[in-house]
Amino acid sequence: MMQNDLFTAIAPEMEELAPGVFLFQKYIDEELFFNQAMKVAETAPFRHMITPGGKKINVAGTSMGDAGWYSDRRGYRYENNDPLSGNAWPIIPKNISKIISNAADKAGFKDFIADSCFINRYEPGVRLTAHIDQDEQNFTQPIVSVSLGVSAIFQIFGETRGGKALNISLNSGDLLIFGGPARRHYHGVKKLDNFDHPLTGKYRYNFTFRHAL
Ligand SMILES: O=C(O)CCC(=O)C(=O)O
Repeated sequence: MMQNDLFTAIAPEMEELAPGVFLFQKYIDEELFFNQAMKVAETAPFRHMITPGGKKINVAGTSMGDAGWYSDRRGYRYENNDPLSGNAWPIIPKNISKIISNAADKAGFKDFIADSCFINRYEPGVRLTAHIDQDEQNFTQPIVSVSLGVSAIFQIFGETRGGKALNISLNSGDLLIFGGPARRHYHGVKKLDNFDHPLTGKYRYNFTFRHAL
């Protein structure tokens, strides 16, 4: 097993980049996830939500699962139904849920079952400001994130927003887990470059699987 300052190789397909931060490169079937994002968007379209303070969120988003993350003037929260339509969010298909649970298991997070998945859609020039995911009930459960399309730099800070970040290049098909000490660390995504990807065009999609309820 090779070891250097930055990466510790644990299994051929997985690297622990920092305590609780695991990267699986080119791990998922990109078409499977892309087709799922398109399917979700047919009933729960991508939309720009607003923050409780009234600012437009530049990353467009939608959800699948038992609950979907939502933001508007009433605050950040999970909603059982899509407020746009009043209907339940599309389900997370079993084959996708299994891929996610298996990856979490490999990283040492046994019995992770995602009951919510937020799908982000980034366009060129859009970034996600540093934040902590803190609307979930149980912080011992990790976040499992899948990237599709145009590559981006994901940044993980510490318990405060500023300071030196761990910069992780996320490419199409990569799966990233952050749990344990990293679960409540600030993280964000740098401005998306203006590139074309054969599957997604100018867009980057990110699936954030969470155990929310
Ligand atoms: O797009 C990403 O890679 C991260 C998304 C994220 O941090 C979030 O949805 O909370």
